[in-house]
Amino acid sequence: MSEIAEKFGIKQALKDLGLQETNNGTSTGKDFFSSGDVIESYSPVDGALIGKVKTTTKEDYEKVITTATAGFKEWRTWPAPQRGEVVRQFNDELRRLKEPLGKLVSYEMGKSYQEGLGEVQEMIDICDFAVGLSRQLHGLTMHSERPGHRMYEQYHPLGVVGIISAFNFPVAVWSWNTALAWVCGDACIWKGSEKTPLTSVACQNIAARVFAENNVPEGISSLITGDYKIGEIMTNDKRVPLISATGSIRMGKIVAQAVAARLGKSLLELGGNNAIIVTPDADIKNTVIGAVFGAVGTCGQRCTSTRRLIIHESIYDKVKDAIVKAYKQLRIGNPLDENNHVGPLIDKDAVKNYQSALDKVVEEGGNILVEGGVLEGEGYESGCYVKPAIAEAKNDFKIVQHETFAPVLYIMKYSGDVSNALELQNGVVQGLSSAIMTNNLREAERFLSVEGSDCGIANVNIGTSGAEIGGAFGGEKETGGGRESGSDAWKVYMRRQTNTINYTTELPLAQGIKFDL
Ligand code: UN1
Repeated sequence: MSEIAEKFGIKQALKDLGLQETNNGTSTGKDFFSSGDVIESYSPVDGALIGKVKTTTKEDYEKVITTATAGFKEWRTWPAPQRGEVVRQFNDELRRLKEPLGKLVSYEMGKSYQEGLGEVQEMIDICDFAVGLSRQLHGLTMHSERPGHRMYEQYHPLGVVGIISAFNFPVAVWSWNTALAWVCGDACIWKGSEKTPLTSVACQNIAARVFAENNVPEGISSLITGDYKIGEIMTNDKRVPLISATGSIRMGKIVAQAVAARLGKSLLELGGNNAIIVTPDADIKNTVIGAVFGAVGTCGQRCTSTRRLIIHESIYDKVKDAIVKAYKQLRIGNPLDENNHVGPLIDKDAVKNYQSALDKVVEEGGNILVEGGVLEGEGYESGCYVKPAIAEAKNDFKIVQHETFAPVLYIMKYSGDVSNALELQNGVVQGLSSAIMTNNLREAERFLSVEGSDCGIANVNIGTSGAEIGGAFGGEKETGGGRESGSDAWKVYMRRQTNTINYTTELPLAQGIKFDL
């Protein structure tokens, strides 16, 4: 254990979460096994080894899918509120283990402890939501055109759901999918990120314990571990009717094509290129808080992170100066230490991408306003700490069009009407989150109108990140079109059936067709 790990109670957190030095990364619930290579998980906080996880082989996967498929056949017959009761108990455990899990998320992924706790809170919230939902899952009834007929629709569980999640939200995204899928009556197989394998095992440990206590069939919460190759096996498997994948646009295109080729369903939550429009009527103080948290929170590694600020020329200098000033106050360092605002990037590859984005913006003619750079020396030994940077740039720069998962903020000017700002905001291939800062009702409503933001999320007077679980989460265009979490996102985890019942002694045909024998 490293000094930081000792000081911030990581050893105890690992113990509370049932983690060993080496863990099996394959599980069908009670049963944990794994015969693949070992992944070593190093913390980006201090570069220390946290623990090891054994990966899933093709044979291991076969055991998982067979068990999940068999388990589903029983699970689907449980009344949904009983499934909700299991999720409620799982949630009790999340509440009990919020601190150790939040701490592990922070130490293994590098986000601040506050944000680690926030992520576990999202899990708790979605479980609460799912428990209520377990007494609903309702379809519509409609009137039949035929006398003595009744028509309605009902939702049945779909089957085995494959979940592929990313390192940046290593636990919440899993729970957005599983909490809903479980109450819907599905079995879930989770491939977490190979960059955060210990948090995946920790979550599986919690689910496994609660599920075993409730005699939930084996396989309903399953885990597989490894790189894209094991994900590919699951994506191509026709025994998995739905693949929910969160990650890069590049990965999403591969997954979407593989799933579509077998006519499966996919739920994609891919990259964003989120902008805040700042109009002449904006509250500057709130704009600064929203923009800075959006750009540097999670070290710029949220898919909802603020990448672009589109500022009206009349207040451009004022907003620019206020944001540059705020960046000077940022404390970068150990994310477990609550005095710091910004932790490390996930790994050295991410640092390279960050550096290359800064080089490219200069090459394309951008103007650096807040200098970036990799931090060295005491406290920065992992080599993953970078300075959040700001560049003045044009929207059509290649690098601005591209999502860089790092704290690099591009700022640009617009003139005239808010429609000019909207053109810039919508002028990217991604369509996840967007925001406008304004106290002008007309501008706000135009931003929300059919001619306004083309994103899945459009906020007024808050930033682009930090969505609540109650709304459907996801985006348009190359963000993939999927919706997870709240509202009616649950429907994707179920199959809809339209039922027409004839309670007469006749057999009248629809559309008035006569067919007499
Ligand atoms: C993600 O980055 O993949 O809206 C999810 C937010 C968080 C979730 C982000 N609730 O910023």
